[in-house]
Amino acid sequence: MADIVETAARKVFARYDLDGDGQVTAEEYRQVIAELEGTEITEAQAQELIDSLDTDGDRQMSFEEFWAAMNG
Ligand SMILES: [Ca+2]
Ligand SMILES: [Ca+2]
Repeated sequence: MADIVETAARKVFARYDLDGDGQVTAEEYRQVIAELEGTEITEAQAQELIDSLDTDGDRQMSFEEFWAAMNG
């Protein structure tokens, strides 16, 4: 069951990871939000959100960080 949830989460993550390198940058996040939600945010706002989920300090969001955020 957990595997199904994780597979779904990986699909969501992949939508944000535009270049498929396994990390979501602020720029990728900003582009996806604009495309999916039609909401324009600044790169600074996108970076702020990424930073709030970033636990290893590389200023990008890995799947592990995304997954941890999803799991509260
Ligand atoms: Ca990427
Ligand atoms: Ca990170």
